Amino acid sequence: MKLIFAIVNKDDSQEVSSALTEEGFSVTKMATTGGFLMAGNTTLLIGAEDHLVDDIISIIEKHSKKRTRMISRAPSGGKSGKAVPMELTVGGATIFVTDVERYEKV
Ligand code: 2BA
Repeated sequence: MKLIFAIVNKDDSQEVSSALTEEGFSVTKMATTGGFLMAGNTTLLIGAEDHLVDDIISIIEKHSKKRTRMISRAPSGGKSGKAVPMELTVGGATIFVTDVERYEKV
């Protein structure tokens, strides 16, 4: 069994989790914050059998959009110097797949 952590844009999270539950997967949604942009995103936890992982990733990929964000950053991230605008591509989704040692519902 695997546990999938999928970090998605909070604007996509409803669509992604609905698509997963419609296909019969169990999903837990957590409100999270990206460490770089300090903006809200959503982390989905999905426990599933190994052979279903690729299907789950395809569903997440289908419903997660890439976005561009403009940020202002000082050159080389330092404190001195004038901040320059920088374009970032965020998402679609960042996905981690981990092994589950034990799974129980009691
Ligand atoms: P954030 O940490 O807020 O990052 C937002 C976007 O900023 C990233 O998009 C990436 O384009 C850029 N970015 C992040 N760290 C950077 C850095 N040190 N220098 C330059 N640019 C940087 P994504 O890669 O699509 O990530 C979206 C969100 O997924 C992240 O939000 C974070 O919450 C999570 N994430 C991504 N990679 C991760 C990782 N290896 N471990 C844990 N969480 C991760």
